[in-house]
Amino acid sequence: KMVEIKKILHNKIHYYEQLDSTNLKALELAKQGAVEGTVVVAARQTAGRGRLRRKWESPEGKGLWFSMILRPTIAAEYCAQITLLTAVAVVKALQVVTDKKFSIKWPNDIMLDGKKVCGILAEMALAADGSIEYAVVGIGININMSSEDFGAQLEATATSLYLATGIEYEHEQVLKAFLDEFDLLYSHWHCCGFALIRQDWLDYSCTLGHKVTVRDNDTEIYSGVAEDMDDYGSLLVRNAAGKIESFDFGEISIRSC
Ligand code: BTX
Repeated sequence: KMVEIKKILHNKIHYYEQLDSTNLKALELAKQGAVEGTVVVAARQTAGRGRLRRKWESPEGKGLWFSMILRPTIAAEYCAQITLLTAVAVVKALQVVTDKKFSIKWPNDIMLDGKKVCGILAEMALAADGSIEYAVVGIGININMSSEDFGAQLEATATSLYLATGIEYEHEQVLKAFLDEFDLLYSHWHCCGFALIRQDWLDYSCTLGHKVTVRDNDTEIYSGVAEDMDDYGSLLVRNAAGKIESFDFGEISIRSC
């Protein structure tokens, strides 16, 4: 099947010097009817958001902090695929730009040398009939963050393109590479479904095949080996007794990623 690649993301990029959060701005614009493909970029965020009300450090000029407005025509139960396909696009783009190998830690972290280099936060608004009215996908890529920018605590778990390569990459170059990859995958997803994207995700995953512990808040609730990920983005984990459980919530920590 021929895939018609729609360049939806390149023409509507809004740049801001400072925002509380690009996701919040994009959600506001989406609510006001902004078209699919609108991109919001901020040089710095004063209240960058992670999942579960966590904070995302976003100092000025040190990373690419941006959000995209999407209006996907898929059933809401498949909304996790948006995060998964974004993660695949980030890996492909960063590998083109840097020549390094990146991996995906389920569900939404992009890892480089075993540390988090990028986080993805997707937020959806549902229409009255249960379909997705719009989705905002926020992406934070640490480009020039130094050890001091991270601080002692984050340094142990976070890295940047600069720390891993010694090269200061242009934000524009990384953004363009991402938008190209995303357009390709998003068009493919709409025409042909999730199967190939899922395969890419599995290839990049550093979660599958590894021992994982699943935590709800800070309490360990299950442990086993991550065996597969299904079309809803849930992780299937087999415990020592051979029982397989599926997880789509909470926090998962991985021993060897
Ligand atoms: P997360 O909840 O998986 O990760 C947040 C956690 O990651 C924090 O609690 C902290 O431990 C760690 N962390 C904070 N800042 C950084 C950083 N710069 N690099 C590495 N680790 C960090 C991941 O949430 C989703 C993050 C999405 C961020 C983008 S930026 C553009 C958009 N706007 C917005 O407000 N959020 C998204």
